[in-house]
Amino acid sequence: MKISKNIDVVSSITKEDFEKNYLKPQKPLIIKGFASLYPADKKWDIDFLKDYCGDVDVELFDNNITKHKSTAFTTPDLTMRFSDYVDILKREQPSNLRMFLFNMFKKRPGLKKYFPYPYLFDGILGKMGFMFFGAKNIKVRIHQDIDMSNVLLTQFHGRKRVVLIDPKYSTLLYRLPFTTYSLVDLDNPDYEKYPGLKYVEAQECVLEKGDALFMPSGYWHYITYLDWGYAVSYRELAISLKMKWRGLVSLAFLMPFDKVMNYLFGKKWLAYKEKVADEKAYRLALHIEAENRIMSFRKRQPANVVFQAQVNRS
Ligand SMILES: O=C(O)CCC(=O)C(=O)O
Repeated sequence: MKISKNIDVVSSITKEDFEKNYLKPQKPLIIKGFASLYPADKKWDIDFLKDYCGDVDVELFDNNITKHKSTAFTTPDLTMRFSDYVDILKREQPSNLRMFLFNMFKKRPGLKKYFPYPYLFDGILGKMGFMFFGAKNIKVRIHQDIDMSNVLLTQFHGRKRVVLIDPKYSTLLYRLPFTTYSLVDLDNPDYEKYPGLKYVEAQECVLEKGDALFMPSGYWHYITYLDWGYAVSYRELAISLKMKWRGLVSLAFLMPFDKVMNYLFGKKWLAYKEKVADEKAYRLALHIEAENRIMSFRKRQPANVVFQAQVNRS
């Protein structure tokens, strides 16, 4: 797997340029200091948020619970007062608990005036802002967002490393059928078990406080918290009909079906999904390997030999 650090970085951008150069071509972008355009940048320190949202019961996922291996993160492992969770984070000790995709704006609509729907996005998803919190070293497994929306993730505290991968690599990432995630470990890629990974090209970056990352629809992301921190994501519907359709089908049919099958058949269902993902990736990897061999064979041959070979075939 090749990981490059080649995501475009800007310190400001107009909506027109963003649409022309990033949204329409579906190209990732980092906007340094994006949060400084909004009052939240100064206002939202952790003590303010604790005060403002402290008595909200928030849903948390425990990264140590392995049952999540088999299905999407939809049912939280526990709920806790937000103020208690903040105390855990502020202690700066290891914790497996993370707040994932929590719509705090629904619980505290007043937060919106500090960070409204960003000017780069339009559309019906403007009401949905999600918060993500986690301790240092927390990892968010590699996944695509289930609705296949475009995402703008703005970091308000701490740093995080994000690895992004174009959706065209979904098969080589061993996406489990009926889901939008994969079980591959990008920190320790196992090329014996997942040979298709060799052909994947990824992009990585480190988001710092105030930075925003544009993740086009369907882009895979794998996240590691380098410090404890929090971020907010806003979304805009996918541009292409294909991605809109895929998002709708995933949400309305594939995920519910996967949940039922998981409930009924548990580990057997997971084993079946892994087998299908392996077979698809294996076939594609063989195909790529064969094409690479043909290309390098052609390059080694003098032009007339290649020409003669073509003539003999015809
Ligand atoms: O920052 C995080 O914790 C996760 C972000 C994420 O997965 C998302 O925005 O879809």
